[in-house]
Amino acid sequence: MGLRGSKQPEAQVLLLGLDNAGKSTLLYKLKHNACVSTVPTIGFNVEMFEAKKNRKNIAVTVWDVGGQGKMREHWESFHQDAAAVVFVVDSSGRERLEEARRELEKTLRSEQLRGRPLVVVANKQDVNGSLTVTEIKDVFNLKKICSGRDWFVQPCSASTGFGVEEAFRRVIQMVK
Ligand SMILES: Nc1nc2c(ncn2[C@@H]2O[C@H](COP(=O)(O)OP(=O)(O)OP(=O)(O)O)[C@@H](O)[C@H]2O)c(=O)[nH]1
Ligand SMILES: [Mg+2]
Repeated sequence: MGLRGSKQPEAQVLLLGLDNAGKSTLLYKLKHNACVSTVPTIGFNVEMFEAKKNRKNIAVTVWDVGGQGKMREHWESFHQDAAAVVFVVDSSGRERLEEARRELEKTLRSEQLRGRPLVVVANKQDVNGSLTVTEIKDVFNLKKICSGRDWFVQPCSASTGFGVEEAFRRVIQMVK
């Protein structure tokens, strides 16, 4: 509890996406502004951030859950408290887009995530020939699958830092 009994606003953000999408790289770039070399996440990573929303401080907890097949069974147990979802996509290849689209669609069907805002991070924009934001919007049919929630696609490179803070700012703006 803060001064005068007012509790500081807080928000939980859920970072999801296929294995190798760049979630952990993104998390640590945001936290430490460093390009940390990662290993596939077994379980989850969690980091806390202080941010400003409407000129007030907000405590943001970001949960980065492993994206390998076996780990995806556990995504649902993180749904309940999530104020927003960030879905990270590897834009550098088309081979796994359909798999990513299926997982996103499944996630958005969750009753516990109903109406929660979504930021799709089009990661690995530093790779030549990577898919554009428009292509990702189209392939994922985002207009359709995101009806009833706020959504946004942020181009990003977790390696270089391009778009990383912008993605975070978007999420903070969008949480209720
Ligand atoms: N070129 C490029 N490589 C990236 C970028 N972001 C992440 N990578 C690389 O992609 C690989 C996977 O990154 P991770 O952050 O471990 O991926 P993850 O989504 O956390 O994967 P899981 O933990 O298995 O779910 C690593 O080799 C990263 O260095 C990026 O923006 N550009
Ligand atoms: Mg990871």
